[in-house]
Amino acid sequence: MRPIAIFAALLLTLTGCTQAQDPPKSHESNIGVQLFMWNWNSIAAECEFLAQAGYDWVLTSPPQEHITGDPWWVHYQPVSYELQSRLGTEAQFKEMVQSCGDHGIEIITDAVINHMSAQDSGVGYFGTEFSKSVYPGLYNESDFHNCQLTANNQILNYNNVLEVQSCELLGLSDLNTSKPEVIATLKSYLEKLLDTGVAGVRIDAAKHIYAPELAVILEDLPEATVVMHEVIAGGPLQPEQYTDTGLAWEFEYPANIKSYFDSNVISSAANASRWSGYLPSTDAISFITNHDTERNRSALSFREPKVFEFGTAILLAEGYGSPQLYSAYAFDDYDFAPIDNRGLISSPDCDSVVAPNASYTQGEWICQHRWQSTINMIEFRKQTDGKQITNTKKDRGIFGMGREDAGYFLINIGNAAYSAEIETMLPPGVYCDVYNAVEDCDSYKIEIDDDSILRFEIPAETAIAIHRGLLDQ
Ligand code: ARE
Ligand code: CA
Repeated sequence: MRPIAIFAALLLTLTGCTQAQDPPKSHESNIGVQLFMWNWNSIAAECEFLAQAGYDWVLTSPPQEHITGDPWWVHYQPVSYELQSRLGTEAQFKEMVQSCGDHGIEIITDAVINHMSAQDSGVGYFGTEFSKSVYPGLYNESDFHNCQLTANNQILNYNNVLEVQSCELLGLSDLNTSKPEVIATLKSYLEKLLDTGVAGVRIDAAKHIYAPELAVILEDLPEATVVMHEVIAGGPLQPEQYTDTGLAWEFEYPANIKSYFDSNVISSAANASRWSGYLPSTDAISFITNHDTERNRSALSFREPKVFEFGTAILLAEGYGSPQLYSAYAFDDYDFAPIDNRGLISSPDCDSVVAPNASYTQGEWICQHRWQSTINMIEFRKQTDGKQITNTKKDRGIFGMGREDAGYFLINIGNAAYSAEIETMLPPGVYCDVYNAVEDCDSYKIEIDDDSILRFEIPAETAIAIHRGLLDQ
């Protein structure tokens, strides 16, 4: 039996809790997970679990042929659009899309279309011979920007739009996305991806493509195609310039969440002003980290598992944007990729994971998406869909937040217990603390008094979450 079903069944028998109807799917409870560097067979095998846990979509790593080498980032240096990589073959990719689809899980795949490789020449993973500006059957020298704005053609000044969009990001040969032949080749690559049945694409380095040119590249895709733009706000380029053609990640969100844990002060999370300057919720993908931010330490990472678990819970509790969770592997070295003895990306084994470990060593798959508190918070998200943030509570290490009459979330990141007495909009009753109830609710009941007040002593470094789906009658 699936873990969540065991959990629900136990609750029903042991506490008599009632399960509410599934809420209708809408933007803010459309839950995704980035399975960074998960190979296609492993994603295919995980989709049954993901569906039962309430996930809706998976973001994969880039599927196209890449340069050879050990680091994870070889996947961001395309040499052809063959769907052949260390992550799996084209057949395996298609099988993954099909079998995940059978479970109702959509696949969003990473599309690297701003550039090709940075290597002078080489032979790709699938045997394609290339040089930095010649990729047989696809591109020749005239298809690349040659910006000549900097000494080595690389982007140096992020305040200069022309430089950001026509020079080379990290030395990667930059496609001339104004040229009809290049546009046609990119369109056919995107069509090929969609023909596999994926629901949509992440546009890698979208900010480095002039937005009107990107709009032309995307214009023939079927209307239902999900497009997600990677645009890290900086200088004159902002994600808002791209949201006519898709969603965009709000990078301020993970930076902001990290700042609370860095300072051990979370009270300002309750300020409404916090959201000013963020993308509108309906344009945003919210997240607490991705593969770049976990490496450059601008967001939370596997290094603080308990904090990562808290951050994920806040993300799911708040209702901003389409939440994208993150699940990947531990590393010491920036470049490290988990490779098996055939040179392929190794397969995660998450079967026994229900909670974070205290720490991880390089190469271990963390399986964050399997943590029971996270899965329970997905249910919190669905139960509170469309509800406003109400009844906030703040104090140095304390952040509490209601979602009208549907739920309440409270976190204490301080190092002392806190006696909470908080007005809520919740109907009186005995609720299950879903943040902490991993197996059953027995020791995790929280009462809301007749006056709708939550009176609870919350221990140091703990969160609690209650929602109307798990309420004793
Ligand atoms: C690797 C080596 C480099 C080497 C290069 C070429 O690490 O040292 O120069 O190869 O040989 C990924 C890795 C890179 C890797 C690259 C190519 O992260 O380490 O380089 O693959 O293999 C900017 C972009 C943003 C981009 C980040 C990384 O705007 O789009 O830089 N993110 C995406 C992906 C990355 C990926 C690429 C793009 C390239 O998510 O994983 O790179 O396909 C400010 C600016 C941002 C800037 C940010 C950089 O915030 O406002 O625009 O992001 O700084 O930290
Ligand atoms: Ca470019």
